[in-house]
Amino acid sequence: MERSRSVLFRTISRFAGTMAVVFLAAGAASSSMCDPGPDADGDCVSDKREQELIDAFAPLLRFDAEEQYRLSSVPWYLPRVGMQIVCPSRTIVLRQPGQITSPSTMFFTVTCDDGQVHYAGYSTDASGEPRKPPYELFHDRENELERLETREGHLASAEIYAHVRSSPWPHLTTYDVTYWFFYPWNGDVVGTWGIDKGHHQGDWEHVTVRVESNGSGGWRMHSMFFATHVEGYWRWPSEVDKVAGTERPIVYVARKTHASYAKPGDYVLDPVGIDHANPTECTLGLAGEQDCWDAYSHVRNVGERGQLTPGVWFFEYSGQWGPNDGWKTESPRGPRARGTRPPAFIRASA
Ligand SMILES: [Ca+2]
Ligand SMILES: [Ca+2]
Ligand SMILES: [Ca+2]
Repeated sequence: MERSRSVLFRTISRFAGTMAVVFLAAGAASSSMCDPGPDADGDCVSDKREQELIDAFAPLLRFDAEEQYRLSSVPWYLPRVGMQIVCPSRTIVLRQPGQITSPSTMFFTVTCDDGQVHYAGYSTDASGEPRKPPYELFHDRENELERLETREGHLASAEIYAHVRSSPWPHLTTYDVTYWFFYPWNGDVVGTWGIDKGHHQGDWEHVTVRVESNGSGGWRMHSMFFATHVEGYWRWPSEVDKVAGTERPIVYVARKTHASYAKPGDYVLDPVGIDHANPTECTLGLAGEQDCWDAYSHVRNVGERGQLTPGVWFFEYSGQWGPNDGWKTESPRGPRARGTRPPAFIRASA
């Protein structure tokens, strides 16, 4: 049964994968298929249902026992970074730390010294897709202590970001709930040849829970996608640890790299190195707890492209979330610039 279900799912999902849309694609369902009730982001999934799903599958993060760099909210991070643009002849600082406080301070036009005009913060090509930009955020503050504090993140005010939409699975009551995690700093991995590498600022990670009706008015996990360094992998619900008495998944976060795993352990990233995801016990609710973090009630629904939820304007930022650092690393671009339909269901080992 498990096997035949897997084969069928794989076949259909491969087809669906070819129709995948990038992050925040506006809802395309016909109005006759839309949920009744308010739908602020216009994707035919009602506000009520989006929130219900976000709460039902909000993950619990468990950090490696030796983790140094934890997550933060983006509003905590932005006042601690500036923005610069890499023009052909030099890099120009556009904003100092503390100056990105509103959409108008992040999105504006700037002219490089070669006369080219760029849209700092956000630019698209003719098809509306984000262009690879020449600008980037940075948090190289002059005060070293402040710089190191930023890298550690801030769990006490942390939040994560959810994107809910109908899944490509051809089933009327199936949804994809993607949770985005933001970490100010991705630390070095100890490489196979003893070379530490991979650090960068602004580390975005994500998981996607595919949800189906449980047949009695509620929801259950159909499958779950864990993003890792290269691509990621799917797991069945029986292969995912959950918070007791709930459908909420536990995500094991790899030390410094923050790749997401369904089970604790060491994962070889040959030739890059090894991911360690070995948490100690966590005691939820304990003041100052650093080994785990419960996302429940700390998730913001970001909405859809063109209909973002008020207050998450920074999701339009399509540049790099940190500066490049020579051969060692390239800071990633954020959710706005990346497709987050998980790849077609392929059952692979992690
Ligand atoms: Ca909606
Ligand atoms: Ca939505
Ligand atoms: Ca990472």
